[in-house]
Amino acid sequence: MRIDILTLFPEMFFGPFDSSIIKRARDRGILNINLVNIRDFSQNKHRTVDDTPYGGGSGMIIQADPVFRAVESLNEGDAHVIMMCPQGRTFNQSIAMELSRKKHLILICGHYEGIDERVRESLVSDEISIGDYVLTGGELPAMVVVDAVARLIPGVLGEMKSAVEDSFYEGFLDYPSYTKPRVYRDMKVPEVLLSGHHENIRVWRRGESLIRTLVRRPDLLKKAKLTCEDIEILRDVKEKITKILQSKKNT
Ligand code: 4GX
Repeated sequence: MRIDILTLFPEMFFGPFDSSIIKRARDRGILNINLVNIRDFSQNKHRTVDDTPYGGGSGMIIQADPVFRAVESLNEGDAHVIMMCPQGRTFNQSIAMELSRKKHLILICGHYEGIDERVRESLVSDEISIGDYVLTGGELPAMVVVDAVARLIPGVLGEMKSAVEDSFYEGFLDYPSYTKPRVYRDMKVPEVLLSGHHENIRVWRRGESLIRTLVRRPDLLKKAKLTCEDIEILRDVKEKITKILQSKKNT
């Protein structure tokens, strides 16, 4: 996949995109990330790309021309052009999956008070927000989107746990994980995980995953597809809770 990122601050991306899994994917040629400075498309001698808003008000607005010319120089016709902004659709795992199937993404990161509206009107095909809070620029949102999308591209996670095993793939929260030692500051690893009984371990993990989702994110559980086994596990939990409640009533 090719991803072009338009920004006034390309250096902000150097840490996250030159480390860990994203770095490896880039080195292996699975992911071609191209950081493009909007300022390189300014046509004046001071290399400015912003100006004051028509109608007055505070802050500076990024002009349409450098953004149009940057996108036109990069788009071979089939790019999916996304602007990072609070007005966009809220990013989630299903949008990440949708984007992971594209060949070419162009992400536009605004800074300052925003970008001339004509960019949104006729250059952008998609607007994405990473949540309801205000940031100083679209760079952090672009990093979040690239990270979530990249790990879904076949070969990026490699030997690691596949994306299909992800909690959010099925719409559940993860089960708890432990590693050595067996006892740490009097806190024990659940016995079933030490048993070597793979079937019991699988059922225990599924149960923990379901219960966590039920308690912390009931909204996810409503949407998720439950297997017969899931329903059985949840019935067991309900029975246990009912018993505890009854014993409390009687005392
Ligand atoms: N999820 N911001 C973008 C400037 C801006 C405004 C309008 C284009 C159009 C944000 C978020 C976010 C702040 C990034 C305003 N650019 N982006 N910036 N939350 O808060 O994506």
